[in-house]
Amino acid sequence: MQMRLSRAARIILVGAPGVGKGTQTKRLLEKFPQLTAISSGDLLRENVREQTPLGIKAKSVMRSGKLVPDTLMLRLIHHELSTRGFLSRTHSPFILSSTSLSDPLSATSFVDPYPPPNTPETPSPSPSSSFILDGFPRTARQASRLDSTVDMNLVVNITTPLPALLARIQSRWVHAPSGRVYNTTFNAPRVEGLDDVTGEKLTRRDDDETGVYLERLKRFTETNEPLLEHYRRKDVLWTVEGETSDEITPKLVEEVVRRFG
Ligand code: G5P
Ligand code: MG
Repeated sequence: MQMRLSRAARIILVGAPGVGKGTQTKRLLEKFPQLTAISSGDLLRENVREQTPLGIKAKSVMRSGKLVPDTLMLRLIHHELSTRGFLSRTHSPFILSSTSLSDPLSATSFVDPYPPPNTPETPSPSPSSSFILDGFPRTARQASRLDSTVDMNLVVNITTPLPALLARIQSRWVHAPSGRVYNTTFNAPRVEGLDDVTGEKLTRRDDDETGVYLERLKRFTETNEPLLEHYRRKDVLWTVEGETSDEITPKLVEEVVRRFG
């Protein structure tokens, strides 16, 4: 059953690679039609596929399991929030340059896409301006820059015992053009190896190779605690635990309803 929000929900999903951020995002979108989502990983992969200057730069970083530099991430997310109408100010110096949009890397003269912290943009209070950020921010620095642009009002820290996650990653298959995600043990495609909607071949994500996954996990353990601490201090952090996504979803839905329903 779909549900309505009566207050604007601006939600961040935080958690280890493979914990189910994408899975929960998809389920929340189905449950709450007023929500939309921005996935930093999906945005980056789209840029890599389209071989944009940003994608060309990000490709090798992602393939090595490292984090894409904060400056690039901030530009990318700010642009996405602006074009989707989630920021009230449309005349940010960051988004004035059309070349900077098609080539975020070229606009090196714009040192910082974010306005100073004392001039935050005011997000719309309308429940239809509700959105989820999946995978951004993931460093405390990204978080404090985001603060100066838009106030997020719920940060969900998803936790599942780490040993379970590698197996999930090893059985993940994706339909790259659409971003649809499958798993041979959890949500298998109707026909093995083929996308349910288009019938096209599924592939593996470049960074799901075990060595790269372990590197991603290492980055996560290095950056996650300062990120959580940042949001703990702002009193918007909420932690949900579970062995599986199915265990986590009802708790998450209940919390969203409690806060924004
Ligand atoms: P991403 O794309 O953000 P990660 O590493 O944070 O990548 P990932 O791998 O996308 O996260 P997830 O979204 O948390 O994982 O998990 P998921 O896709 O929903 O579930 C994983 C698999 O398990 C799926 O096959 C799913 O079907 C299955 N599954 C789900 N639940 C269960 C369950 O209960 N049981 C079982 N058996 N299976 C289940 O970032 C990628 C890269 O982009 C860059 C970095 O280089 C990063 O490494 N990047 C950034 N760099 C800097 N700053 C940022 N903010 C960046 N964001 C991205
Ligand atoms: Mg994901």
